[in-house]
Amino acid sequence: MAVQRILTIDNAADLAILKQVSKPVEGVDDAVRTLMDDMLDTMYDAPGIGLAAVQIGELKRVIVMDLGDKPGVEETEEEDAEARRNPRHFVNPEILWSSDEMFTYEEGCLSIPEYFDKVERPARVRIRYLNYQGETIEEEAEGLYAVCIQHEMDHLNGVLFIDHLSRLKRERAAAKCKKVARERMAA
Ligand code: GNR
Ligand code: NI
Repeated sequence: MAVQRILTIDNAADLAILKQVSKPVEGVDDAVRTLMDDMLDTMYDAPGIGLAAVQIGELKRVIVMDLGDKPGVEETEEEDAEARRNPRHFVNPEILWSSDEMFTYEEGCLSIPEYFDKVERPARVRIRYLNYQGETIEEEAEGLYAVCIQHEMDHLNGVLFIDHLSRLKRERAAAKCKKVARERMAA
């Protein structure tokens, strides 16, 4: 277990890092696997459904995700969230194709606490990445999987979901995040 601090946009130093473009890794070695283990610990602790390495301050093109959709485990096993865990690992991910059809989903981000808004993105994307074993995987994502992988890949390029919104909404989100940070400080 190595839960790390998640960078948030209310902090100017954190924001400067979150705006940077992450670098590809050379390959999937033990150091990258340890990073992914720490990222999953951090993500489950938050809790969230995805996390990019930059969110814990590592400017590497590495993502973890868990949509709680483990195959063969009934969705009715409501109490046993751990039984439905399905951790996914993405190293040096690329988008090979995006659908013209779009999909709108209410997004949130662990780096922008307590602000949620609708973002429109391609409904389906074809992606290529290296998994935990370092194998090259090519597959098509749709639904929440497509939303999440695009949200996370934006992070690798220094883009936040609020960057897809109007300036007014972006400023509202930043103000909300600062307010939440102040309240957490006081608590
Ligand atoms: O936990 C998260 N939930 C979420 C909901 C809708 C769309 C995207 C996400 S990802 C987010 C975690 C996060 O900030 N990942 O970068
Ligand atoms: Ni995010």
